[in-house]
Parts: sequence; structure tokens; C-alpha cells
Amino acid sequence: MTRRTLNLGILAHVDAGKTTLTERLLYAAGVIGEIGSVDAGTTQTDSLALERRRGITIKSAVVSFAVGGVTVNLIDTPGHPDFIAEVERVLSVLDGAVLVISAVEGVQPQTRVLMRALRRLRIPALLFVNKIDRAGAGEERVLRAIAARLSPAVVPMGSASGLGTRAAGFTPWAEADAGARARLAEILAERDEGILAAYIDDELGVPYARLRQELAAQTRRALVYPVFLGSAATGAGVPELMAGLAELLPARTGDAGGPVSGRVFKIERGAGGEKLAYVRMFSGTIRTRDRLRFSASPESRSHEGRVTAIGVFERGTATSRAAVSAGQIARLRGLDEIQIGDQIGQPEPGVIPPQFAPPTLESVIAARRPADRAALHVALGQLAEQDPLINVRQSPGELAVSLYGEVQKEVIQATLADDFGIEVTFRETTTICIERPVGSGQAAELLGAPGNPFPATLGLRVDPAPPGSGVAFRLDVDLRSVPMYVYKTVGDFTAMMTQYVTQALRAGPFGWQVTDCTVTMTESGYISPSTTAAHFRKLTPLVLMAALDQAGTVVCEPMIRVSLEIPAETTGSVLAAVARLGGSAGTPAQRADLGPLTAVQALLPAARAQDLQRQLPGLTSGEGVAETSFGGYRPLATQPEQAQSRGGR
Ligand SMILES: Nc1nc2c(ncn2[C@@H]2O[C@H](COP(=O)(O)OP(=O)(O)OP(=O)(O)O)[C@@H](O)[C@H]2O)c(=O)[nH]1
Ligand SMILES: [Mg+2]
Repeated sequence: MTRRTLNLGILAHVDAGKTTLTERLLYAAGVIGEIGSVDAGTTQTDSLALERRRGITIKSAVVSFAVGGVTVNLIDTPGHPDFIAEVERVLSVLDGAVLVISAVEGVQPQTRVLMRALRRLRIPALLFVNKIDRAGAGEERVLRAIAARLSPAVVPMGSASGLGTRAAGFTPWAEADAGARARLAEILAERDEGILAAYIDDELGVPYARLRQELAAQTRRALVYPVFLGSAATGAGVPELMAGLAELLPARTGDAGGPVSGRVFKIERGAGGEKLAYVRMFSGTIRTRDRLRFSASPESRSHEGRVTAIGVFERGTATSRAAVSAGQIARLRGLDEIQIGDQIGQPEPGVIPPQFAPPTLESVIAARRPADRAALHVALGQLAEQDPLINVRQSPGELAVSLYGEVQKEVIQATLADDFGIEVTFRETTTICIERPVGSGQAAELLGAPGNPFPATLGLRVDPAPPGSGVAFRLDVDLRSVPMYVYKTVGDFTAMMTQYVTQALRAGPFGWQVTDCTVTMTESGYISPSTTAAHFRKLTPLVLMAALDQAGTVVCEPMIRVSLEIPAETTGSVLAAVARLGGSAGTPAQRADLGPLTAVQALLPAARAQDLQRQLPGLTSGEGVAETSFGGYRPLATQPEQAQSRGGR
């Protein structure tokens, strides 16, 4: 029998109670007989030693349970912004989400970042206002903030009582509650003509069952967001939330007989060091001993591997099975070359990967014991496999890792010590710049010409492209000049060249990654059978650097957009601080939803944004709040001299 599956993400600002809620749901579903605690380090999903020690989630983790005929694969995610990369991968495999909001702290910066991503990707979500048992918990205040700052299309599903006490509870609206019914009909009518007509006809005449059906339909289309209240600590509101998962979110069966399509959202190493890939299946069936093809994107080079074991998530953990099919999540063994984010088989239609800010910081990392140097290199490579945005860069004698922040740095340090036995030191954290071409440049190496060490012709042109557009590669050569005995298809040749070009652009004339450009291959030539793929690979950086030198590049630093909400009388001193830190600010604005606070948008160099956050409490008597997001790249005011460049990185 095929069961319906709901792949559910639990998302929230750090500490809102995701892991505690996960534990509660597992308990309520009968998967665990005892509730573990984050504070004692005994939960199912915070299973890493480091997570237990620190009491925070670092890696996403999958557990499953059944409710109302639906198998729920729950993915508990980290809330700390340093680990946003984990959340990014998870978002692309979800059918639905629960966004947890603390009833005490209310809507927090990361809550808004996540809600924006859910709305953009049209992922259906239920909101859970947690911690109603804690002193300082609010109901009206939090619901107002949710409506003003997350989405106006929210539907409270009941009301809380005994706020701030262990006895705090949640009561769903009764069917007979005329007020609640009218509010529900009103919000649904805004998005459905049929309900609107029936509602205008007779305000209370719309059958309740029809309203619930319509609520489910609109929730599944991510048009409205039902809100539950409760406490993961006491269990209040959890049964209602659980029933809501089955009633309101879209569970799927999927086409098990269709072509294989899946996406890898997590990589782990097993006890013996073997790679384990967590895959969400969109279509088709994978069986043990199947040979699979996978790649980072349809344009990039694909790899193959044979599946040696399959674990399918059932009643808590992964259970060994002979096959996994559409809709399910599996842990696959045997695919040595697979990487996080890889697509298995055919790309699933219509999935736009979310785009959070890239890491803007990096730090040079070194092994304390010189003998560990090689081992450190291997270990960082493995960490980068698991964490899509850990980028390790090598320059002569140095290794630098990209970072989101200090907590991630501490976690990398502890992981290297615990799992690999390598003690490391970090140098101070610096920002990661990029280079953009300022003009067009062209260069070529011709077959047989003096100075060309390889028996092949390669010509490349580089042109600037709009900021944020990344790198595009185009082929503009006579196809007869492409060595088809080396590459089976033109597609393969383009994929290989794209890879060589991407690799070569990792360090431009000033040593930074070159981006926002189009690279066009303008000339190609070979002599059969001496010309090999390696000749094109080795020529690419030579030709591309010559073209870039001709084009010229400008070094740009990452910027952070800061949305400030500050008491009106502190505007002057906050604007002065922004200017001192090298930033710029927009016109302060009064907004109805902010009360006595004034909204100001500022743009600061990433290196200084944290300074502003540190100064803010002092500048605003603790009343100002700042929310940050990535603000693109801006050319450095003082461009480095080429001679002093970090060349050779
Ligand atoms: N009083 C009370 N405390 C709670 C509740 N839910 C969680 N907590 C506490 O809040 C803290 C954070 O809980 P977690 O479940 O780790 O929160 P999280 O969202 O998973 O945190 P990260 O994964 O690190 O982002 C812990 O000390 C919990 O015991 C609740 O409903 N009421
Ligand atoms: Mg957690």
C-alpha cells in the first residue's frame, strides 16, 4: 500500500523551541515513550555531541511519525543564522512547514527571513506560537505582530488561556462560535469567489465543513497561514497542531512508476566513514543495486554510483528497505561522489532554489601541529561536502574557510577536534570580496603557435553582466572545431568547459572570485588524436586570465542591508553612527505598525554591520532593533594595486 507522505520542515529563529516541539510530536505520535530535553541533551534530533553540549541545533535532522493516515518526515532545522545554509537545502525538498514563534519574544529577525522564503517558494505553512506557559507570553500582541510583519493572511485556529503559567492551554474554536466563523469566512472570501458569493448571501449560512475544506485548500496553496498556540514544554496545543498537519498541509503519493528524480539535502558520514546521502524522492523508485546518475545542476558534469543500501524513514528513524519511491525520504549508501544539493536523475519541475545571503566572512585556518596539515585539508574537504556553503580556498601555504559568523567558527573548530583529532587556530575574520570585469576582454592560444604549450586552440571573451547575475558560459564556435572524439556530445563539451571556466574564475587578477560576467568561447581547434580534455582544462586559466587582464576587474566588498526600528529621538545619533561606519541610510519613516518607533534603512559594509549591531543598544537605550539581510556587492572605495594583490591565491 502506498501511504501519503508529508515532508515537513520545522523552522524558526534560534531557541524558539523547534527541537522541543519535534520531541513532543514524536511523543504524541507514540514513536518515543519518553520526552527528551534539549537542556539535558537527550532529544532525538539534536543527536550530535556538539549539539547536546551546546543545546543548539547545528545540522538538520530527519525523524518520522504517522498521523491520520499520513507519514510525516519531519526535518528539524537549526535556527541560528550562522547555519542558514542547512535551512536553504531543506527548503527545496519540503511539502509544508511549521514556523515556530515564541510567545515571549514574538516575531524575531530570523522569523521574517524564513517567512519571506516560505512565501517566495509558496511552501504551505502552519504557524505555531510556542512557550505560552512562559512568563511574559502574549497572545494578542504576538498575533498582531504576525499579521503586521509576517503575513496579513493569518487565521488563528483557537485561543489561549492561562498565559504565562504551567496550566496555559489552547482551545480550538467551537463550530458554533459565530464570531470565529465569521472571521474565517471573511478571510477565505477574500481569496475565493464562491465563498464570497455564499457569504454575501447569508453570513452564517456557509456550512462549517465547507469553510474547513476551503481553509485546507487555501493553506495548501500557501494563500493563508493557520495559527496554533501552545507549549512544546507542556504539550498544550500540540494535539491540535498535529491534527492540523494531516488536515491542512498537502501530503503526496507521487508517481512511483515515473522517471527517477530526487534531491540530496543532507550528507553525513557513517560510523565507518562511508558517505550517507539523504534524498527526497520527487518521482520514480530507487532499488538497492540500482546505478544512479547525479549532478549539481543540469548543466554540470554528472557522476554515477551504485546504491548499496537504502534506509527509509519510518517510525522515528531510517529502516533498511529494498526500495524507496516518490514522496519519501531515504538515506542512500554507496554513492561515493555524491554531494549536497545534487539532483538524482531528472530535475524535478518548478523548483527554484532559495537564495539566502552568501557567506561574507572568511578566516585563515591552520593546524596547531604541522604534521596535521594534510589531514586538515582532507577533513575540511569532508566538512565542505556536508555543508554547502563552507567554501575552502587554498593559496600557497594557506587555507581559508568561508564563514557566516563566530558560532560557526567555533563549531568548525570543535568538529575538527572531536571528529578528526585535529587542533586548529583561526586568524582574525576578514570579509570575502569579489571581482567584476569592468570592460570586455579577449584572448586566445592557437594550436602550433609559439608559446602555446598544448596541442589545442582556445579563444575566450569575457563581458561584464548585470550585478547578481553570476557567471554564464556560451559556446560560439564552429562545432566542427570541437573534438567530438573526446566529448560524446556538444552538451558534454559545454558542461566540461563550464566547469573549467568556473574553476579558473575562482581567483581573478586580485585573487578574489570573479563573477557577474559572461564567458564566450570564440575559438576552438584540435588535432586528432593528440588533443585531449586535459589540454582544454590547462589552457582555460591561461587564456581566461589574459582576457580578464585586458578587461580589467574591480574589487567589490559585500554589503549588508540593515532595517532599523528605533525611537524617533535617537534617529540623529543612529544616522551618525551609520555614517561613521562607512554606510549610507535612507530617509527615516514613521509607520503605523511601529508605534513610537521610526524605520530607517541603511546599507553598510559587511565588515562593519556587526559593529552597528553592537552599538545599537547604547545608541537607543536598548529599544532599537535591527534586522539584516544581504545587500549585494559594492566596489571598494580604494581599489588595491595589482602589485599588492593577493595574486596566486
Ligand atoms: N517554557 C518553555 N520553554 C521552552 C518551550 N519550548 C522550548 N523551550 C526551551 O527553550 C529552549 C530552546 O529550545 P529548543 O527546542 O532547543 O529550540 P530550537 O528552536 O530547537 O533552538 P535551535 O535549534 O538552536 O535554533 C530550551 O531551553 C527549551 O527547553 C516551551 O514551550 N516553554
Ligand atoms: Mg533545535
